Amino acid sequence: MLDKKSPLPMYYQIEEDIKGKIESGLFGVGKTIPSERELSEQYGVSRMTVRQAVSNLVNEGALYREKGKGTFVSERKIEQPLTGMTSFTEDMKKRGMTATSRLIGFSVISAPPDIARKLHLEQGEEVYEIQRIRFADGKPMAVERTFLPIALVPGVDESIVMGSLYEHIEENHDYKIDKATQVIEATTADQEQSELLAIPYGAAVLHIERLSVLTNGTPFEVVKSSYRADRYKFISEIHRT
Ligand code: 16G
Repeated sequence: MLDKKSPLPMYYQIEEDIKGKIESGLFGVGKTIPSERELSEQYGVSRMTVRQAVSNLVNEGALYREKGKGTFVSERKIEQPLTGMTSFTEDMKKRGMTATSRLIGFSVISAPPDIARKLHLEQGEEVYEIQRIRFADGKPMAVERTFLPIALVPGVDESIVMGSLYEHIEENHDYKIDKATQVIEATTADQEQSELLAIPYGAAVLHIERLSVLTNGTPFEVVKSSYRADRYKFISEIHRT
């Protein structure tokens, strides 16, 4: 099964083989994979080599370990295209999943300097600061902190942000959402994020900052969010022109 003459290291070939078995469904989501001992016998390599392959797959998020129980196959990551500008609610609907939110913060604050600058506000102008955990089929995917100018979108309340904010903005105001710039950075979960997202402290997290603009050119939201890196990957198509 493995090519001992190949320049590709053994652990790498094992990783690819395990990935193939996950893809084909031979190793099912949420099920254990064979033990290190079994794998080392199957592949005819040392347990150390198997351990390296499995650890790499755990670090990538394809597998996860549970103490005393074994190594399990993770759910497939959500593939989020970085092309269209969609809302969380729309993204989930497209996948046949249900989006829900838990509101963990809702307040009116005077815009902090970086937010005021990005939203073209005067110093002291008020914004809503909305903190939501976003769930897909009941599982936490991201924590979002949204800043929205009150003067632009007055009358936002807690029941509105339990649903889709974009739907509210486009349906209850004479606005059309146009575009956004997004910056994605790798971080690790702090204590709060680990509790909110139900992931271990220090687990990989994708921090995204989005600055969104209406078709009339007005910036209307800054969103700072933390996405679970074990559940999300972002895909972009690039052109060489
Ligand atoms: C997405 C956006 C967020 C936006 C939200 C609106 C990112 C990476 N994504 O989660 O900026 O505020 O959708 O969703 O920031 P909603 O219409 O379901 O409330």
